[in-house]
Amino acid sequence: MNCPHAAAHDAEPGVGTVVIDPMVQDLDGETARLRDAGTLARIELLGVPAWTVTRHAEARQLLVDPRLVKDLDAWGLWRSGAVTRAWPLIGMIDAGRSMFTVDGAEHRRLRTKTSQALTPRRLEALRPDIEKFTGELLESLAEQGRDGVVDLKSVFAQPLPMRVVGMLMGVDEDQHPMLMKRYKAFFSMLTPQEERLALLDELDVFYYALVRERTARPGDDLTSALILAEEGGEPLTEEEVVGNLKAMVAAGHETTIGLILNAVRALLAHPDQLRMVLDGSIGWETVIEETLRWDTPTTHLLMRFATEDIPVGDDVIKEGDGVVISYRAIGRDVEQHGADADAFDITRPAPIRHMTFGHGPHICPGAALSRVEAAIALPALFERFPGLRLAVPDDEIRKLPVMTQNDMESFPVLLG
Ligand code: STR
Repeated sequence: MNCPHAAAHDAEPGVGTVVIDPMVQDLDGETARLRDAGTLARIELLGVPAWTVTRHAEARQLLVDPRLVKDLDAWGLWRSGAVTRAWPLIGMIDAGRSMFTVDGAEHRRLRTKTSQALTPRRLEALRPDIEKFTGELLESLAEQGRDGVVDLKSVFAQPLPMRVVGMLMGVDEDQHPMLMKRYKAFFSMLTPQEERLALLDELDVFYYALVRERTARPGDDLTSALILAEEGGEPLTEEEVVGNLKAMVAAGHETTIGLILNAVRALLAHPDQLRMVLDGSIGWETVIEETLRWDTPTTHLLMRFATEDIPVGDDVIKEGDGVVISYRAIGRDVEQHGADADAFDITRPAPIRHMTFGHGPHICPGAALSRVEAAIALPALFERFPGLRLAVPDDEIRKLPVMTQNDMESFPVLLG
């Protein structure tokens, strides 16, 4: 294998190692192979070996285990220099100091303000704006789809979460296209690594400028609140505010695209279930939870590191090893969801206890926000376009070449 990171491991992938495909050509096949590889599976990410957790119950335990940390310096392959910033996935881990990269008491300090701003109660205030954005985007959809095929992703599912998180964090709308373009390149495995590192630097310049502007003239956005926040008397540093802002924008706009599009796709592929939703016998919340379980926006969450040996079943995660959480495999865990875990089925027994937003201290702080967005966007879309249908056969929908996220190239539809 022609692999710049061959140094990270001794030889070819060992028996039982699942090599994660950067081009995402067979996501369901890969998910099944991961599940078959066991509770703790050995994977290889562009030449770099790691463990991944493929089962709900064990992931739930490991996600509250203080022996697993986010600190990059706890990674043996990083300390030894086998993994460097030349590795295309390094940006998923080495993302600056923020609530995403820090644990323990410091993590609580970094996260409190954000999670308080995103409780279901506080989010009620955002509802009218989200409804307004949705209405406007449905208008452009109608316009652009008047004469035929229109891309539901670029015209609706992508700009909506961007506007919502942009409003929340105080990012001007004229910056949204720039951000969406850069994050698309950031996540794509087709982007040369030098380009990815350069665009991350450019994003940093943008975010630092934004934080300095809000420091000088605070607004009523969350970025300003983070700047002014005094948690336990200790305000966040500029670096920490930037880190949180980056994490919110990246996570808030990328993952929700998946939630919205995957729900639409699943319903269009299961017309009998779509009918039950449209006639009101099953609620949109159920569609949202089943989509989150069955077609997770995040395929693999990178990465945690073991600060000591952690036995799991017959395996031992060794001190210094990297651990990925494979949320897609976890959503398809038959122990948790039954023998038909691979089926999209909104009639399965409620509540659907999935773990797609994670668990433990790092559980997604934006979970409630993404649910509100989807609960507004999906019914509005089908109400406006009850004849909505795919413009190509479902199996022609292509995934983006992104290893960690589950995102489509485009989603061509006819509005009917
Ligand atoms: C992207 C690059 C960056 O500047 C900051 C972050 C931190 C938060 C990360 C984000 C990353 C990638 C997507 C993540 C998000 C948190 C939740 C989201 C991993 C590394 C998910 O996919 C769940």
